[in-house]
Amino acid sequence: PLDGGMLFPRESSFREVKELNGLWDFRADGSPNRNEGFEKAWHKRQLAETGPVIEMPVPASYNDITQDPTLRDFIGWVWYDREVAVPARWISDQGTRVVLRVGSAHYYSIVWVNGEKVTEHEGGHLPFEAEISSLIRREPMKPCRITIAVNNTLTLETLPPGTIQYMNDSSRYPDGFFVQNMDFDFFNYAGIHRPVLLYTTPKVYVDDITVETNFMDNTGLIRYKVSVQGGFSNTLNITLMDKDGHFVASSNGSSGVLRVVDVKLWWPYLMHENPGYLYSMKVRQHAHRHVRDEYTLPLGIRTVNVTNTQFLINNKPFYFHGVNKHEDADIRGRGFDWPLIVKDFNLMKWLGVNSFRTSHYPYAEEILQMCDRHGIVLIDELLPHISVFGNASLSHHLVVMDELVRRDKNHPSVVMWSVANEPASEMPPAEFYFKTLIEHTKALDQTRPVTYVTIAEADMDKGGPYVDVVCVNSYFAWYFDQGRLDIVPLQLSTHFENWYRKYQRPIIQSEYGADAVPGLHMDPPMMFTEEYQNALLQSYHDVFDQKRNQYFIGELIWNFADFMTAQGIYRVVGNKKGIFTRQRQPKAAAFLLRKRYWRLANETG
Ligand code: BDP
Repeated sequence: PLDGGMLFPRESSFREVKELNGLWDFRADGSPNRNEGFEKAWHKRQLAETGPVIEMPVPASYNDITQDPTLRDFIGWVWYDREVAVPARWISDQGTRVVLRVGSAHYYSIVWVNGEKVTEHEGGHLPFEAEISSLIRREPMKPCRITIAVNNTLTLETLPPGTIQYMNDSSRYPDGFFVQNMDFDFFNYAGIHRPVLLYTTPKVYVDDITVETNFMDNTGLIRYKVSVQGGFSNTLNITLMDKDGHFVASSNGSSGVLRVVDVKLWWPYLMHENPGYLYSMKVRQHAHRHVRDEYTLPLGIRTVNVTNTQFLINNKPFYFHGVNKHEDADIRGRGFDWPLIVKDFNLMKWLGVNSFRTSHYPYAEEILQMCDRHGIVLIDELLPHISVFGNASLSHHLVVMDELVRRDKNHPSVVMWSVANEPASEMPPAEFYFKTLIEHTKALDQTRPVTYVTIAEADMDKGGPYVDVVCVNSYFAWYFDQGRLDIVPLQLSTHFENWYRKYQRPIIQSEYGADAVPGLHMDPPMMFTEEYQNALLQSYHDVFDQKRNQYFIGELIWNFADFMTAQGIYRVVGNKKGIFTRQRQPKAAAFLLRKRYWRLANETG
């Protein structure tokens, strides 16, 4: 179990937030053993005093910011450093807790404040933080210096795993030459990818909130739990407000149930004229009749259930018509970027998307909050390809799952957890591994179904018995039977029938697609043209439509947009299976899907 909560930092009358985004001093440790920074203790002095630094934007991947191919492909430690002026009142008021929070940094991070280590964190897509109140009070007149070292090396123990291969043949490779091998199909972007913040809370503070929602007839039920840290709290006061700020219900104490008369349920986009309805739950911590802390959590009231053949949201069958995404774009790589996020939501709404999968890692919380507000349903995914099923991987995987559920548990948009994408689930140890992982996840959260996304055949897949919904990827007429669109109907139906016969679970096509280089045309269609991408999608859709009234509950195209990958002969400057280009311009397939999704919205919504 993790200690403490991970509430999204929000301002209130009792909490302040200071963003540390912008330019940081940056330096990649290019020494042969990548260890110069530690040997010379770069964190003890300003980075700029230790050698040449460059300006690096935060948040952003560092890879595509310069013209230097060594930095693009760099493996090892990079160092970020900057000074921050801390408001005097934060320092003088002993009743203020100051927390440093990193939204995410890929992959392993160590954080120092004024040369002292305050935390380290493993894993590239989840937030971490450290309280730094006493440290900044030690030298109140000096600006506070924050140093973050980030290492993107992937090994057999990291999640996702990778290997470092040293090339020892000195007739072919220079001394110390190595390459990073990875099993997943996206560029291993690195750096500080999400906002870095300082935020304050009172000394005794609301540390975590958990809500579970339900409804009976017209009454909504919110079961809540609040934990307070930092000292004794005499009173917790909970107030629920509707979207317009009107009082709905209230309660006292660290756990209880709020009853909502004439409840307005949280509905998915296109399923209801008022999707994404959110209440706000204001939690106030009192002491001696004074409010001491206040945190407001947006929440939606909805239920999720799975039957043998259906996925139910608020007891109504839900059909996923959506996309798989990546956090990926030109220049910023995987870095958080509001214009890009809002553009993507506008494109998704234009397409008639009601759902997406956070392939293949947890996305920024701001994206989940947008899904909550717009009624876009999410399958919240943890990890890409794993093929190492040892104890070290499993115990780390359980911890990352804890972190994911802790961060995302209160989002109404999250309707299912996906613990992995395309693991080597045909290997015998996968059975115990996924049984353990899925049971663990269900123990953390009893309200959501759990799955992982598989590429294996039904009779080979060892984790099949444990998932609530079968999520299958397939690339018929692409990686196999290349160019033979005529085999799709037969192979796809057989695939579905095999899975359904074996497990009697609803099925989602969680990936399918074809690369299309924008502007390449050929009729009759050939691979890599826009016509082929369209024809392949169409042949999948015909099968989906046949199975839709049986057990087939959703289709997520691979991929929303073209995205960067490692270099290789299968990739023409990245993966081109997007229905939009990487610059978010439509290929022909975007229009095909738009027509289909709006039709599906009418037929299934
Ligand atoms: C699937 C993977 C995805 C890849 C896709 C592809 O889940 O990450 O990008 O194939 O090859 O197997 O395009």
